[in-house]
Amino acid sequence: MAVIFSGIQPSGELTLGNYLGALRNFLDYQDDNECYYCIVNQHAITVPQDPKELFENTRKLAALYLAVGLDPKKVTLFVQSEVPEHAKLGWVMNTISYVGELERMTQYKDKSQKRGDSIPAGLLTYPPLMAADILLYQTNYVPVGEDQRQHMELTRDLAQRFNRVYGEVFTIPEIKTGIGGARVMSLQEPTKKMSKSDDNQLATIRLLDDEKTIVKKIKRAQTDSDNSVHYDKENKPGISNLMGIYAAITKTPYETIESEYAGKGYGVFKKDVADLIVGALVPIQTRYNELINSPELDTILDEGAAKAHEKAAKTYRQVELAMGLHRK
Ligand code: AQP
Repeated sequence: MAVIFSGIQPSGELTLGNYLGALRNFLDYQDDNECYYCIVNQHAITVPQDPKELFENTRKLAALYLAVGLDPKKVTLFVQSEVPEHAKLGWVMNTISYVGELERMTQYKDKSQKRGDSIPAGLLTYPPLMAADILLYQTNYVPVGEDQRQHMELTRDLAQRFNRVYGEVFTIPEIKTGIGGARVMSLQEPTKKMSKSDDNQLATIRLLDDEKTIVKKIKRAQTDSDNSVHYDKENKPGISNLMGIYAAITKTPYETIESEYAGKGYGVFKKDVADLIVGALVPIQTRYNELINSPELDTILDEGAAKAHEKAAKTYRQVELAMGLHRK
C-alpha cells in the first residue's frame, strides 16, 4: 500500500484547472492506498488573504474535496494549520534549503513580480513548507498538476539532502500528473496557467460557476482566426487549451477530436466544450450544496487532523532525534 499526499490552497474558489489537474485524480488512489489530502491554508497566507475569505474558503474547499467523491472513511482529509508538525518541519526544511535554489522557482518569480518591493519572505520559502507537508507522511506519490513539477523536484532534493547529512529519515516521493488536463491554461491569456487567484473573472472556470456563466466564459475564450479545431500549443494556444479540457474530461485523443470537428468551426466546438464542463460540474455542485453547511464537515476535519497528527508526529520525532533537536 503506497502513501499518497496532496494539498490545495484555500486561496480562492477552485478552478477547472485545480479539478482536472489535481482534485479529480485524487479519487484514483483512495481505494488501495493510504491517502492524506490537505487544505494548505499556511501556504495560502504566503500572499495576503482576507481573514473572513480565508476562513470561508477553507470550509468550501473541504466540501469540494468531498463533493468530487472522496470518502472520509478511506482518506484522511485535514487542515494544514491544525497539524503543527507542518510548520515545525517547514522550519527545518528552510534551514537546509539554499536561497539560490528557492529564487529559481518559477512560481516564486511569477508571484513575487506582482508584489513590487514588498515580497513576503513566505513566497520564497513556500517550497520548503511544501516539502515538509509531503515528507511528514513518508509519502510515495504526490498527485499534482504539471505546474508543480519544479517544486516536487526540490522536495526530492531536500529529502535526499537531509537523508545524506542526518541519516535515512524520509521516503523520497514521486510526482504523479494526470493525463490531458495536467495543465489547464487561462481562457483569456492561454500561455498562462489558469489560476484561482486570477483577477480576470473571464479567465477561469470556477467549480461553482452556474451553467450560464460557464457557457459565457467558454464562448468568450481567446482563440485565433483560423476556425479550425487543430492541436498546436505553440501557434494556437487558445484552441489547444480548449482541446486539452475536452480531452481531459472525455479521455479522447487529440487526433480523434480533430477528425470529429473537421470543418465544423469553433462555435460548435466551444458549445460542446461548455456542455461537457457543465455535465462534469453539476453533480459536484449538487453534493457541495448538501455538504457546505452540514456539521458532518467539522467532524470529518476534526478526525482528519487527529489522524494526520498521529503520523506526522512520528516522523517529526525521527527528525528531532536525527538532528539533535530533542532533549530526552
Ligand atoms: N491550471 C492548472 N492546471 C492543472 N493543474 C493545476 N493546479 C493548479 N492550477 C492548475 C493544480 O491544483 C493543485 C492545487 O494547487 P494550489 O492551490 O496548491 O496552488 P496553485 O498550483 O498555485 O493553484 P492556483 O489555482 O494557481 O492557486 P493560486 O492562484 O492561489 O496560486 C495543484 O496540484 C496544482 O498543480
